[in-house]
Amino acid sequence: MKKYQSPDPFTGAREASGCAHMNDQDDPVTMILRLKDVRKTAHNWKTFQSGAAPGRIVIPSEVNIRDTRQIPFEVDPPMHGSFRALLDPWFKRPLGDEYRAQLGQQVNALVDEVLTQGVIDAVEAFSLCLQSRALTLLLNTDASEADTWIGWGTHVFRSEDDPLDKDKAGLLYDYIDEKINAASADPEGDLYSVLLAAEVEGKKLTHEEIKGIMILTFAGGRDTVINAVTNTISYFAEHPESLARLRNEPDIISRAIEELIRYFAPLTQMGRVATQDSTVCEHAIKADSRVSLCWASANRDASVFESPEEVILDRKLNPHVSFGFSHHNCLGATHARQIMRVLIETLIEKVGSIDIVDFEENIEQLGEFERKVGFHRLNVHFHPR
Ligand code: HEM
Ligand code: EMZ
Repeated sequence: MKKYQSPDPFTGAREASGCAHMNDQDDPVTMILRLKDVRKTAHNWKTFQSGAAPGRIVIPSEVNIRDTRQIPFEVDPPMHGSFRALLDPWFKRPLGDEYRAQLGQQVNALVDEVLTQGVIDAVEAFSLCLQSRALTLLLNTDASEADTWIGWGTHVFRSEDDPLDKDKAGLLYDYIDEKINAASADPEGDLYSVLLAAEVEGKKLTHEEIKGIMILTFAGGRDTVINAVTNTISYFAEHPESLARLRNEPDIISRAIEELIRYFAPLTQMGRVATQDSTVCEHAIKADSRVSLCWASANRDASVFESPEEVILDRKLNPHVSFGFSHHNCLGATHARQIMRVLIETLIEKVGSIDIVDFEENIEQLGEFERKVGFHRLNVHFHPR
């Protein structure tokens, strides 16, 4: 097996019954595995809500380590739509020329650096730096903030020895409180200041609501982007001909981005809480129990995707759900896609080949399933063209 590969652990269960069960801190989850059922359930917010106790729709559940509601992620319609109306324009800024040019400069500088460095860990020395620096553009904050964020490691609620690390989350919370207070005293052009000045449904946002939006912006866009970037590097390391192909056929870059994101599905699943007794693909779901929308499984559904286990760079029909589905679709997707585009364009221009020297996979344990979501460490050597 190639090192970039992320085999689908769900094929058997998806084809046999469409659902699977896993326990998580005595709050079990029925995992929904087929694309059609995932979409239907994601759409049905009245029966499968996001607005349960803060942290409960996340797997592993974060109910014991946080009380702040993440917005708009843990809010249902119609309030959800009011928050999205405020946030959508800001999160579309990555489409602007200036934003793209700045992202281009960041990625160019990083690639130039690793090209002179010999063997480096792509997770720490590349993806984490790239994610942190790019986030300064999304928040429109000072570039030097990235250095602080790099110090937090790849996930803000998880650490190496603790999958639910309350103390670590506390660092982020204190940092955000401080930033909201600073913006309140001296507003600038950053996201904190924009949120402080904004109104939703005719009311100013509270400190707690702004905090909920900022926590989500830091947490949702962190390990997901890091895994997308690191996995992409591992793929090109083992497929130098794909780099050459994209150089010759730049028109397929958009399709390649979607295909890499489909295949790697950086967020495996997200939960919902049933508001009433219900059924999903003939499985009974009790009121107040949890289901999960398993994006990673849905993306390998052979009834929808031809040769789902293969990365087909110019895949034409690609209705993947890596960025979710329906109203909660990923708010950071424009930023994430722009990162992928600039990354690929820069690799094409500057990099001839990448050697993988050594690696440690990041494997999620999900009940009876094990899924590789990325790498804890990927030691690589970049060679110039
Ligand atoms: C929502 C995946 C990057 C912020 C989601 C959802 C998925 C997802 C699957 C849907 C969750 C649900 O339905 O409950 C990803 C992937 C990313 C990525 C695969 C990278 C490749 C980002 C970035 C940000 C971000 C960079 C921001 C910095 C959000 C937010 C939501 C969200 C705010 C909630 C949207 C809502 O509830 O309306 N993401 N995400 N994500 N994501 Fe992302
Ligand atoms: C939550 C989640 C958001 C959660 C869209 O996903 O990402 C997870 O990584 C975090 O742990 O708190 O922000």
